[in-house]
Amino acid sequence: MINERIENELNKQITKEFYSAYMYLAMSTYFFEEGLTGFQHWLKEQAKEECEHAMKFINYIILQGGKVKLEMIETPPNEWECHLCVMETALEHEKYISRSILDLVKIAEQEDDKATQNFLDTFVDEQVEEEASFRDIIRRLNMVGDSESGWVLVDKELAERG
Ligand code: OFO
Repeated sequence: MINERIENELNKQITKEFYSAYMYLAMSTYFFEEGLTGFQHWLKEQAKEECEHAMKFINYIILQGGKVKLEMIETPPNEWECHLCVMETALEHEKYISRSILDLVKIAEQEDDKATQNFLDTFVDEQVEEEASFRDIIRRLNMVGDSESGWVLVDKELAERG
């Protein structure tokens, strides 16, 4: 069983996860329009992963006898000044999500809710990986700079995400 405070906070996180999915879908669409289909694919897969994160929160609330309350999802940005800016925005967003998960852990500690702390553990680990993935792509893009062939190469690599 989870208390009301935990239930509310977990519900807020569901909205954040779906917003993440929506934003990555907007980014994927941007790259589709720009002809970078590897980036399009990679970000579409990322959007799917975010929906899975949201579903994990939904399942956990139900499992704990709580009530799921889906809220409105904000409009994501649909324009970016440059291709690299898209990935930088994504990294900043992941840092925000990491802080949000760590805040949730703190709240679960305050409420002495061990089960929720355990549930959140996988998300703490997941966030380390998510930030690292975006940081790695940005690092590679900074290395290729304005080189079109470099971008094509990174695009090809991103197309391989399973
Ligand atoms: Fe990107 O990890 Fe969920 O939001």
